[in-house]
Amino acid sequence: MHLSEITHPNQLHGLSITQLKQIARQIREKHLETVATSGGHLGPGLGVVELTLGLYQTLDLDHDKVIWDVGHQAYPHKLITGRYDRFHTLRQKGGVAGYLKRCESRFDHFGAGHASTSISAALGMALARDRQGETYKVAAVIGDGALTGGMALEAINHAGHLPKTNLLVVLNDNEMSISPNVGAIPRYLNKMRLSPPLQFLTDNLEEQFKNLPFVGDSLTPELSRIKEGMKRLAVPKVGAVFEELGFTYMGPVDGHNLEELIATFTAAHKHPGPVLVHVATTKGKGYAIAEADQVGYHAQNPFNLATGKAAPASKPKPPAYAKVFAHTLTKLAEDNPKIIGITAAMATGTGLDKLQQKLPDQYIDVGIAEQHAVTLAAGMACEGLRPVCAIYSTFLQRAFDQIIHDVCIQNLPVFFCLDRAGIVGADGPTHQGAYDIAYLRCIPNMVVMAPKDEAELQRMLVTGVQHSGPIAMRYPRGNGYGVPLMEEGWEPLPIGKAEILRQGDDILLLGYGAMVYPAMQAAEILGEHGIEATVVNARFAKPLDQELILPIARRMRRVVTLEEGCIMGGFGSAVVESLMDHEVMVPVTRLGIPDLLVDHATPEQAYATLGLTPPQIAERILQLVQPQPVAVS
Ligand SMILES: Cc1ncc(C[n+]2csc(CCOP(=O)(O)OP(=O)(O)O)c2C)c(N)n1
Repeated sequence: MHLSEITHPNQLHGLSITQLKQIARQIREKHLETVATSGGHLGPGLGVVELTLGLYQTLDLDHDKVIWDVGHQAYPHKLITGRYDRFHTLRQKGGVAGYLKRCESRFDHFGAGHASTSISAALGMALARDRQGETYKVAAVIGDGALTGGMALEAINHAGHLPKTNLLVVLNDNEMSISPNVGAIPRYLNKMRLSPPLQFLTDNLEEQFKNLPFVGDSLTPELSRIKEGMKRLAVPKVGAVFEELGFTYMGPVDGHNLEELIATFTAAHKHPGPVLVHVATTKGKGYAIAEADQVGYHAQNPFNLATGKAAPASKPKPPAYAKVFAHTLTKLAEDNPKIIGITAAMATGTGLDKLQQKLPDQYIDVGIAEQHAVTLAAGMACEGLRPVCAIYSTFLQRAFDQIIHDVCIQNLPVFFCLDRAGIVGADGPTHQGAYDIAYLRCIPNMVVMAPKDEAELQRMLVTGVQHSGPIAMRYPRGNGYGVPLMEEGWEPLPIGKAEILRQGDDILLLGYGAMVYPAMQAAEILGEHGIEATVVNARFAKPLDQELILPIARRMRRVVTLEEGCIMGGFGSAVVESLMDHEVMVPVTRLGIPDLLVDHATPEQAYATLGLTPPQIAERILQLVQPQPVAVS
């Protein structure tokens, strides 16, 4: 059977190990070929090919449910659940999503994109199942990185206390988060993988039996069982923590050995109560280049399969915002040992790996633990340090209460640097940085700012580390504009002060952050149509520069606000509130992300769908301000 013929995962039932190995090879080929062409996650999926096949062969997927954590490793799952034919559309507009969506397939039982949700969701389904007298199996597959997230631990705490609730947790332990996994739990898991003396023992055993005529090259199932037994004898405490917490622990299982996986999952399904199967896998398995550089090939832009190298850019690009952020922060931290950069498992994405290389004592990776990161920062700020929490806009959502309760109520100088604020593109709705302006500006004491370009980001960084209370800066994914940067001597910005970039008498365009340059371009187009716009770079959504904005707004025919964030409660809302509070009666149009989910697509496609390209902005404004011809009947 060829992978392309599998449209339902139950077709795996009855396939021999040899046939499953062929399917595994075909999954890897398709996975590699697709990601090399369209970009996407690579190492995570390659590492769970056998895990997926082994698990699915032991389940009835018409009834049983598998909940994948994050969903970035679920490409093999997608390939055997009816999406083979469309898989080449991965992460493209209208195509197969890079994460999981309930609306994409009946086999995607829970949507995901953020980490550490799978055990909670699976337990919820298991409890619903029992209450409704049903008997299907529920399994959560979670990585060792996602297991460092508080929610996963909260769910283990709950599930371990429910001995009558059947639930399988499959721990996919590849010893990696995006970067090498950090913390005490990963260290414990690591200890449980084969210890060196035992490895020697079992290797030796294999070696000695190899020469026997009936054994051949690979370990027979009988020998596998003997090896497993010896392992248990030699390491009697394996899994003790999980056992103490109420789980039946099985493993560690070789995550690339289908026989072992199938035997273990079959045994696990027979066990009542919560069971944890610990599977040891290799991230990037089967593609040597990804195995050798597991951080680099966690996810990739399109690349050449033979060399592993990304296609060279046609022309040099301006530096990415994240790069300018990391470079500037490192410079500031060199001069100020109180500055501490904190990441929640996103060292490379945020650029903080640069700080780690230069100043390891001023860098902390807390794992996938955004809530902890924020309260940790609050504690540090209490003691006089200047913590800088570099967390993507979408992931900081996790720490909303910590921002209010631990930082803002106590008015502590924690600096939030929100990367990937605005449209993120191919990662889709779970990752859009759409909500941060709204969720931050409503909190007392918080200052909310956004730079118009990478040079202003440098100045805002200085502003943030010098500010005496909570302060947040949002900036977009991708590259800056190539404006000149400074190597030192940045001046902080006065808090709450905007700047006028262009003067005109007809309308006021108030741009925030990444929408300032598009506002300028739209103003030029409007000028060609006889509409003269004043353009203001607001810089601060809070405090808003009312002193500058209100008098100009009073003189204008219309005010237009532009932001790359949700319109509800966002920057435009702040402007409307302020105008109303001061009885400035001027029509206002708010442009941004309306009350809908922005699907995966390129950023350019997303802007076009939202009507946020400069020509579209100009067109929308022209429709509003130019008198419409009266229809003659
Ligand atoms: C709440 C949250 N924070 C950060 C991320 C970014 N992220 C995506 S995958 C990943 C690593 C997950 O590691 P693990 O669960 O071990 O899976 P692996 O990639 O190693 O297969 C991280 C940090 C996320 N998806 N969700």
